[in-house]
Amino acid sequence: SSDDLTNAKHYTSSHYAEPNEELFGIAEGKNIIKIHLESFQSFLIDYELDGEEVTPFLNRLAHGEDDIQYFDQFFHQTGQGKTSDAELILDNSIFGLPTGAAFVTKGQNTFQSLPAVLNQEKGHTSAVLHGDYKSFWNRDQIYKQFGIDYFFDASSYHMEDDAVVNLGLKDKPFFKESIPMLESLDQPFYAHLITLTNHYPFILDEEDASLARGTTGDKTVDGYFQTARYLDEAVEQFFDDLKEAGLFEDSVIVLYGDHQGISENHNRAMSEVLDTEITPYQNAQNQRVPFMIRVPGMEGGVKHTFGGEIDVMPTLLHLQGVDAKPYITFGTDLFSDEHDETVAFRDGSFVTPTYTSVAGTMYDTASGEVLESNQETERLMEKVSEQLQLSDDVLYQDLLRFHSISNFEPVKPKEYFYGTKST
Ligand code: GP9
Ligand code: MN
Repeated sequence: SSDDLTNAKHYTSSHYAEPNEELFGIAEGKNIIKIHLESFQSFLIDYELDGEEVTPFLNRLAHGEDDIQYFDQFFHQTGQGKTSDAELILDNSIFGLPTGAAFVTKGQNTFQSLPAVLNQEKGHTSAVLHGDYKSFWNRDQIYKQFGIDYFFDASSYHMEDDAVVNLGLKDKPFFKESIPMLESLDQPFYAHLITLTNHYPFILDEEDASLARGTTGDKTVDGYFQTARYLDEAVEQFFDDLKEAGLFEDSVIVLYGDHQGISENHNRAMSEVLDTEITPYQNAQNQRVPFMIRVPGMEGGVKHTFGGEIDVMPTLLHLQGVDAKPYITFGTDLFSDEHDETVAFRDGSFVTPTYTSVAGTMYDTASGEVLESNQETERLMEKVSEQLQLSDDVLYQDLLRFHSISNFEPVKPKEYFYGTKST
């Protein structure tokens, strides 16, 4: 009902974090190139296998190369919708659903998504590029609700047998072929490139492997290192190609891991990899995924702010000089002094710089020591469940239908068509 919209609206506007004045609009009108690192978890950063770095290029970025800012206390917040939940959360600052995939079950809902807002406020053209077929995760339907202008799916790429592994096109040819597609877009653009090779079952052809497999004896975990190295090399090649194409210097570049790659079914091997027992506390810590951002005019380095996928949309809006306030965004700007460092997981667990809450047990985030609950932890638990509940109300009741914003025209899904566009 519209009362439920009022409740959600009340929550998000009182939870809203004012932009950092110096950064508001610093990237106004610039391209945004967002790179999805499939199944990539933060423990890979600086991890060495037999004395050899697994992801040397991403490690350099994590240490500030190319003016990258690396958020090392950043978490995924996805549920059963996996990749699609990550996409939903990043582009809408709304949570996925407690069960199922909102991309599939709520594909006809009204959204006020980042691509549409950027288009209307700053004239961005939007595109998603991905080496799988367009109907996977119901993308071809929901992208229209998001107002995504172009969708380059597998039918736009060369999908010969030897170019495909795991779920689709290998990351190196994917990025190579994506360059002319990016060049074809009107600027400024908001482009989202979704990788695939570092995906379960983490298989890689011999000729693509430049790192030995892991030695835990768990096939999944052992293969993960190899495909992560392949992804690392693919991203390095893409950075070089973007520079050569003149698309790097003046663009905002975002990289993020979408969700955990190694599930709890592999705890034995993971305890060997991380050299620690995988307790419920440790499992929560393992939900860290990298978030990296390069903003022209800002210096690189490591940021220890706690945050999650839900925070990306308000962060990007503020950098572009668009105030997030009128929009229903459940996260807050990572660069704001008022940013909320409580990171809610889909199951109601959460992490803050002080507390980690899993299934009702409270731990010290730094040490893992079990803590008594107190007024503060009670308040946090309530806040997290309220946040998730209100977000679910928005999706289940399709509440954005009723949410009008001055300066924002509802997206007209019928105006979008994703055929094969040749470049
Ligand atoms: C499929 C790909 C993988 O197109 O994005 O999705 P996932 O299995 O990680 O949800
Ligand atoms: Mn995924």
